[in-house]
Amino acid sequence: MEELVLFEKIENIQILKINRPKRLNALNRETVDLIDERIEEIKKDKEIRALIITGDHHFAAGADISDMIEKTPEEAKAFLFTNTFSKLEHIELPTIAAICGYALGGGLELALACDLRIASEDAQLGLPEINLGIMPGAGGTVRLPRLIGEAKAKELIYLGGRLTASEAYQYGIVNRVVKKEELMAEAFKMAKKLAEKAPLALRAAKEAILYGGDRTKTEALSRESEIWSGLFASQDQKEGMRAFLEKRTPQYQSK
Ligand code: DAK
Repeated sequence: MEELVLFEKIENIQILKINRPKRLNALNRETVDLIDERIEEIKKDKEIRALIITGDHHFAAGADISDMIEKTPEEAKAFLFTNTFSKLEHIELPTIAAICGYALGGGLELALACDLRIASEDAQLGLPEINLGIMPGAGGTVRLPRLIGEAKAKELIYLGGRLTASEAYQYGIVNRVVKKEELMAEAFKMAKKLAEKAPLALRAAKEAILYGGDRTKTEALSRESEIWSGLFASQDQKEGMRAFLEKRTPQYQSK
């Protein structure tokens, strides 16, 4: 049987590819469990500097509907994606969703748990759960309104329609739109750029943004100062500033 999640490391970039083509990469329990296991592996691998999540032809057409149909409320609760998606959101390195084809329902929710999103021109994004008599339940009602504002998020969630890649760009869901054949190259190029930055500084910025998203402005500003000043204990801060003054490219050590 084909592996549901393909895992490939190119230099210091990890690529995680959902691989259930006959179901348009719909996420069943096994696939999400495998994504979870892979995230745990990435957390242990100190070489990795960025993660790209993608799928061939389609990102993911949502959670697997045939898996869900007969579930009781208790079973539906156990069919949980939230823990894995939150783990992904908090992983201490930058993450990119490279989206082609459908990114629907739980598929879009997976992409929303990434830091950045690149879409190819053929991508279609949406939260169609309302058309199935349910609502988004793996971060869609939480991450999307925070990302694009309530009005646009409510429109997508209540009407269950789909956005083209360029509409998703205008909404602020995706960072950029590229030609289909250039998707992986663009995602990789962005990942490489991220990999050249000081890892501790990137991690700190991510922590500050995540913390701030859950707190008041005053708490967020105070935490930002703490995290910021903490970076002055790192060799990379000295190296970054020294390299600037010496007019050379910094060599970061992640220390
Ligand atoms: N689940 C299962 N199978 C799916 C699927 C899905 N989400 N999407 C596509 N497929 C299957 C189709 O049934 C079809 O299978 P066969 O008939 O060949 O056996 C095959 O993939 C090809 O699909 P189509 O023939 O439909 O292809 P089309 O190009 O005509 O249409 C489509 C593509 C993406 C527009 C259409 O397939 C579609 O509307 N799919 C469903 C999209 C959707 O409604 N997604 C949202 C699912 S609900 C949770 C929280 C959240 C969630 C779960 C749990 N917890 C808190 C516990 C998330 C929920 C969702 O994502």
